Amino acid sequence: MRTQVGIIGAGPAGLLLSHLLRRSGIDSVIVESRSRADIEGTIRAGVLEQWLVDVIDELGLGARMHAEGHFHTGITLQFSGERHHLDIEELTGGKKVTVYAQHEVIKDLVTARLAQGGAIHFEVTDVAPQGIDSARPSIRFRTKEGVLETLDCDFIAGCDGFHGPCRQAIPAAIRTEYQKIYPFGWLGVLVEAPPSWHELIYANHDKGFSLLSTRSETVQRLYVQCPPQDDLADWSDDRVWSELHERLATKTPWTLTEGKIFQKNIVGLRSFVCETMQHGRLFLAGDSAHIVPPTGAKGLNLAAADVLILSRALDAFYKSDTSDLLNSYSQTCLKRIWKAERFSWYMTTMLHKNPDESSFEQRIHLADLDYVVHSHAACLAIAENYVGLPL
Ligand code: RFL
Ligand code: PHB
Repeated sequence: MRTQVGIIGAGPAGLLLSHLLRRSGIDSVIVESRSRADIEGTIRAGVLEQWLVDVIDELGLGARMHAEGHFHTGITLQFSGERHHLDIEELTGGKKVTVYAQHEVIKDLVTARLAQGGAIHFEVTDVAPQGIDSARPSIRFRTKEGVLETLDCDFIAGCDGFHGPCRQAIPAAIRTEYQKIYPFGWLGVLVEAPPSWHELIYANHDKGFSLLSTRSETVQRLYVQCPPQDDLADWSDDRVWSELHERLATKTPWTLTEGKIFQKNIVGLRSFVCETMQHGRLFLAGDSAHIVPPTGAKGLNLAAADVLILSRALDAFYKSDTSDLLNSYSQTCLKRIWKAERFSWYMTTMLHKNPDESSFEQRIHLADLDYVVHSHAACLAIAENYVGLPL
């Protein structure tokens, strides 16, 4: 087997990269350890930055996103029982907040790629990037049927998420990892109910953070801050609703519409950056190189930004025979990644109740929130980061 770019992982990063490369006339093959049904059914992110919506449109893949996605003009910040609308659209000169679930993006990208005749090998095992120091790297893997294959390529894109093998393939001596683990997690639920509010609510409460998001006219996505080691069994539906009602309550009357909870999960929150993101002919993109806590809605968007930058560099390599953009890939990505790390850490710190912080720090976060909603400059800073810094 031979291709120009071998892609490990069919998450948002790997799939979008294969589409961007196709637009440039560059051949790629994806190997993915999970099944198609599994990647299309995993519930994760919800918010797309405006530039990503535009890229999906340019690729001709936006029809379902426009039909089924939700396009909000802003977000709501809630604290001390009061809500404040941040008019993102006005603050950013017309950019919207698009709510369209990650697994729906995945479905659209997979369907289109397969319809174009693109190669995606699902349910592979024993995946190993090889020869990354040489000009002839390859990916070794075992197919679903158990056949050992070698995919020869010019470049390998490590789009294999946080737990994949690609980051480890960069020698530890030239890799620096930065990490922060937060002492809290998010319990997320999917609920059969109509929307209770016209946009996302990020709520700071003495009992902990909560987030109200949406999926459709009939399905809502809600999160409550919880200890990261909590057991799902300790979170009965009644307890989830009771916490949500309390944390999202306002001084003025408002109703949170309940419904059947049909999915529940707990994730721990972490910040992580791996420097460098490239070694020889291996390029890391997305969660394989960095993680942000979800409070800034940045993870999927960062993964997409990496592969846009990588596709431009590969395009320059094949069309103009220059490696300059490839050589500066890591540096270009990391400049923007660190700013998204800062924003995600800032939103997380300001909005959560941290059991390790003093009451002084908790009051500082309330002062920060009060400043944000009453200062044009502070609102603008949140808005321009929330919609995504320029690429
Ligand atoms: P993914 O999505 O993890 O995909 C990696 C793929 O690689 C496969 N893989 C392998 N394949 C072959 N061989 C191996 N050895 C392999 N090992 C792994 C995996 O099966 C998988 O299919 O990484 P990618 O593409 O970098 O995408 C990153 C995003 O998925 C992630 O950052 C976001 O979901 C984060 N995130 C959010 N991001 C946003 O931009 N906006 C949001 O609103 C948002 N909300 C969230 C989030 C993440 C959350 N969780 C679950 C942590 C909300 C939550 C609750
Ligand atoms: C979601 O809808 O899942 C979502 C929205 C905003 C975030 C994180 C997750 O910041």
